[in-house]
Amino acid sequence: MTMTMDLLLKEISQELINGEAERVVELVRSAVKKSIPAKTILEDALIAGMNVVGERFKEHEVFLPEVLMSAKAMDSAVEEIRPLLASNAVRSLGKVVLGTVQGDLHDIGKNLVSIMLKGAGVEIIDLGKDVSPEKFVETAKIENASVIGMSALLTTTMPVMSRVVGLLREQGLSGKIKTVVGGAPLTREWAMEMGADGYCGDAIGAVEVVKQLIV
Ligand code: B1M
Repeated sequence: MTMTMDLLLKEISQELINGEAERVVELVRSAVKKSIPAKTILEDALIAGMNVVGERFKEHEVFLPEVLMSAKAMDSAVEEIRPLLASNAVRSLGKVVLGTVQGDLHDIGKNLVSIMLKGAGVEIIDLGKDVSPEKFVETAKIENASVIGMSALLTTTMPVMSRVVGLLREQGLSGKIKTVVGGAPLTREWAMEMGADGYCGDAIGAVEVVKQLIV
């Protein structure tokens, strides 16, 4: 990575922290033109910037309106590189019902997981955010999906994931419909203890985990 590219990535991060959506998109376009890989832009500029926002929010240095501005900038930037992140896989590998769990409105990470899985040829039924356990299970049954993918960003909403695992067990569907969970507050240990079939810490890793569960 040359010095100029590094500076450009830092500038993208900074403008994302400032919540300057238009400027972020402009800079992302210029990074793409300079052939910086989309994955590098995503991880080293956009996610890195969002992490700073998270830290500042925790320390009460910024408040919700600022976080929302940064989230909007993140959304626009991801939209810009979406086609580059999702290479055009042809054959469908299988179907995944995806969503952010009930009570949780954080969907940026979930949307990235969706992009990566679609890029790998997985068919995605995206239920959005604030999805109830019943909705996850019913949709997976109706759609004949082999995997339910759930995202949670709040410690208070993580238990909803266990309720989905419990519902599948009650209905005799454990093992037939697999579960994959992810999101910043989760750990692999917690996910395995509560009975999920798969856990992954990032969107790119989700592809491998889902592929293994689908076969
Ligand atoms: Co809120 N929020 N937020 N927030 N927010 C966090 C999560 C928080 C950690 C901030 C903090 O205090 N430092 C904190 C949670 C504390 C906790 O419970 N541990 C928090 C809080 C407290 C809240 C509110 C309660 C604030 C309030 O109202 N007082 C409120 C809750 C609303 C609700 O959900 N009911 C709230 C609201 C919001 C906004 C709406 C303003 C906005 C969300 C906008 C949106 O998503 N459309 C927001 C944001 C943006 C954040 C931070 C700053 C950034 C989250 C993010 O998008 N990160 C966040 C701090 C942080 O995480 N650093 C914070 C970037 C994204 C790419 O990463 O989502 O982790 P992430 O996804 C990653 C991996 O986790 C993984 O892959 C992704 C990419 O690699 N992954 C999966 C995620 N899901 C996966 C699923 C998989 C596999 C991998 O398989 C299925």
